[in-house]
Amino acid sequence: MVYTEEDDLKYQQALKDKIAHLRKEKNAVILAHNYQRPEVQDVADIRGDSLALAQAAIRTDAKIIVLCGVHFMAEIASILNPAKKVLLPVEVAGCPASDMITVKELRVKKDEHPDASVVCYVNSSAAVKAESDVCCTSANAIEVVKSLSNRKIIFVPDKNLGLYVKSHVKEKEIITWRGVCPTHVRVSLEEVLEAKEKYPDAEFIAHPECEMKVLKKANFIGGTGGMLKYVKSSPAKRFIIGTERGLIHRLKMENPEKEFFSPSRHFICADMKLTTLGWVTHALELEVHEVKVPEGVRLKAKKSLDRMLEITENNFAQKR
Ligand code: CIZ
Repeated sequence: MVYTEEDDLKYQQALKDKIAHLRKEKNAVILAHNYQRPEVQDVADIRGDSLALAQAAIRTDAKIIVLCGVHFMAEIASILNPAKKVLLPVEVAGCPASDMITVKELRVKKDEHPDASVVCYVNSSAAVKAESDVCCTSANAIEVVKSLSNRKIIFVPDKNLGLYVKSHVKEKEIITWRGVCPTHVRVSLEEVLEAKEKYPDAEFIAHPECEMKVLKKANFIGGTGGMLKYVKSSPAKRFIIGTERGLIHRLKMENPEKEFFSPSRHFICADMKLTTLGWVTHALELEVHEVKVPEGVRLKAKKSLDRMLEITENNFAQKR
């Protein structure tokens, strides 16, 4: 027997139907990060960056949250919604950058700089969030750092995002950590220059987790939420996308008249791609792979998330 592409599509459709049925029966909501596989984004109720998913997790009245993303994202949903069942379809989907700092290491750093505030990027464990003063995402890192009264800031774990913030907030002393996103740092300047040469009319937009030499070539720098907004408002017709390739699916859906290119075959996060429709169905059907954060850690981590959400919302209200 031969298995054809048509069989594949039929199988995918059967899974999509099953997910739709289970979602209704169990009163579940499916949240998917912008880096997820296209077919997983397509079954989601809400797609977005960590900030958008965190905000959606607060608003939802569903009983079950299926978080299609990586472990720290499911932790955030559970921290903000302890009464809900938060399921991570693939138990081992993690974030290497978030594993690049431990609580013990952070405490040593804090002891070295007792006069510093600690800002942690969302790509961090709940335990590191609990040890920090405030959290940030790539969408709000600059405004969060600027809002703090302390002059000295320890910024963990992503070094490149920390350096990017440092280049925008001259009035602060920012101490960065050594963590990096392996996907974003694999992309070389040469690859970007090659893509720019191939598509000279295209704008290059880049994520601040990329190295500074890559960022210097960008027409726009921002998180995935910012990139989506930028592409919509830009008159350009073609874009080179300096982030994980999953975003291109959403960009195409929202801007069918525009063209998108990835500068590198390395722009794939293996952990983000672990989630498939099969694993979403499995998690929802059996209600497995629940992510829970111990209450003591949860309450402290929630403080640093709440502080970030307050800063972002206050600034948003002021701009309106
Ligand atoms: O903030 C996030 O969700 C991350 C990790 C990347 C992005 O810009 O969406």
